[in-house]
Amino acid sequence: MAERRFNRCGVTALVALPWFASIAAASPQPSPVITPSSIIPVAAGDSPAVILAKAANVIPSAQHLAWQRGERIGFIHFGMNTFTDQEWGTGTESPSLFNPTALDARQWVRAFKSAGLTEIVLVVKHHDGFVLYPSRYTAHSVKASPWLGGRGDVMRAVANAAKEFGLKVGFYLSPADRYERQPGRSFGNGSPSVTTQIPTLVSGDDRHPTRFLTYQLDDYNRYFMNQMYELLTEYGPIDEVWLDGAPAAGTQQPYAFAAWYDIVHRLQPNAVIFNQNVRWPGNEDGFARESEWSVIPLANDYNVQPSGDLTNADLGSRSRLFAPGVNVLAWYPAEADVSIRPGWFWHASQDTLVKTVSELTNIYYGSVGRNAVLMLNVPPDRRGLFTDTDVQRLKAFGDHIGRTFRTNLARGAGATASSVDNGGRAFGARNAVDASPDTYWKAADGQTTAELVVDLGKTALFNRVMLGESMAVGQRVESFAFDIWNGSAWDQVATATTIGYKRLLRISTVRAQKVRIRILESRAAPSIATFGLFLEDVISVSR
Ligand code: FUL
Repeated sequence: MAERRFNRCGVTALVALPWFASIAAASPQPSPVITPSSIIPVAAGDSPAVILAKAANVIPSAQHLAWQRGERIGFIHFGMNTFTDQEWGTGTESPSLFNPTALDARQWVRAFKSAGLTEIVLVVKHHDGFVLYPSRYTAHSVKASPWLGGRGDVMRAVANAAKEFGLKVGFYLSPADRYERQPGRSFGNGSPSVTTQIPTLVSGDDRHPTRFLTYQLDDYNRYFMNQMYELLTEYGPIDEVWLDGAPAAGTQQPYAFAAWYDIVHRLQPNAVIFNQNVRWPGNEDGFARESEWSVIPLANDYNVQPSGDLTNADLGSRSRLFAPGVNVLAWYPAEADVSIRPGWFWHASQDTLVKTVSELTNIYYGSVGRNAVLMLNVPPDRRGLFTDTDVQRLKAFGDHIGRTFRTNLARGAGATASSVDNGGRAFGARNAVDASPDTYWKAADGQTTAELVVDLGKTALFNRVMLGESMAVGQRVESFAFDIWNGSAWDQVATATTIGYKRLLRISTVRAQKVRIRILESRAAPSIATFGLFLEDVISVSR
């Protein structure tokens, strides 16, 4: 991305560095130079005003932005647990149990596509340790199963299908590993960390790597990183790596987070990492917070280890920014994971408990509509297929969201603002209602309240409002109100707190020609890149 200079609040800013670019240097107060970046350090003695100005300049990396714009991601939990009716296996299961009769990853991807999902993340190894691709480093994999005579590879099937249908690909490789935890294996065996080359070639290795990476690793981390290397180099582009936080009770196995992150960034620089630079929202129900910040104060640079307690009701308000112990402000957005069924894995007993379109739609508003990415899990059954109910639900959900947001009644409308950056055209109000998420209205520097009025030219019926801040500017809005013109005065119909990448408001159906957004509190001059009005057919979805 190109570098660009502009001024705000007497602060000179340079735009658009990738997240792994050098961290912005702290500068003497009171006129610090703040380089927008996805990580900005907080210096000892920074005043609240400086911390706030820094928070207002934390922006997503190119990787974050591509991931966020994907909006809806699909998740696949399939493996030994599918065949044993468990959620967490023990690691003692026999590979002979894994034998899907009709596995078809194209069916999964097609169904995901019908739901508007843009990426597929496969759990290639859950906590029981059984591996769904033929890894060179374990006997406990599909190679030892009867499926396709031991020649199957679920990761390959997923990568191929995703490529065919234009979805991005990710994998979940569980750090906790109950197979490796057994006596005589690597997990928690107390082995020393030694200088290790990744990949560690095996006898008769069929690869001829030109690139080796060196880390200090114990036995389990060597095992884990050799599998990462296989997954990161043999399946084409990888856009997300999911490092689950579940512990493996009863053992002390250190995780080499810095090395894990490093190998992903070196081998698949476009990938985001769940737990490093995208985060858990704090629940597994698919809901983000009412106030969901992507700018999060952290005690450590997120290259080191996953950060802090992510279940707190408040992760990013001013009181969190100004709290003691904050060392960096990071773009650390929420990915809201949830399963379409009660369990992550398929269980016959849950075939009647597939979430309804109305439940999925609620989740959509609670995740994508609250500045998060939705990650929806659908578990294949023992055939290796989604059941008909899951397939139908996915399509009905995708159709419903597609219908609702097909026609933006505000697109191309007239728009005016109480304040415009530099008074120039570049940041004018109409940028909020054009088709591009890259152009935006921005209030003048120094303004932390502002109004945007949108005139549709004629009255229209709507019940959904969409707002999005410019991701080139960052997440700044702390509260806002939405009003409609009733012919003689403004009626306030909704208020909310954060906006971020996307905020969806569900209001009662109203008819109006003119609407107004009042930004009531912002960390610095606010921006709006996306504004929309829509009419959702609420009767058909509740059926
Ligand atoms: C959790 C795991 O323990 C669950 O089994 C599931 O994989 C979920 C997505 O993450 O931490």
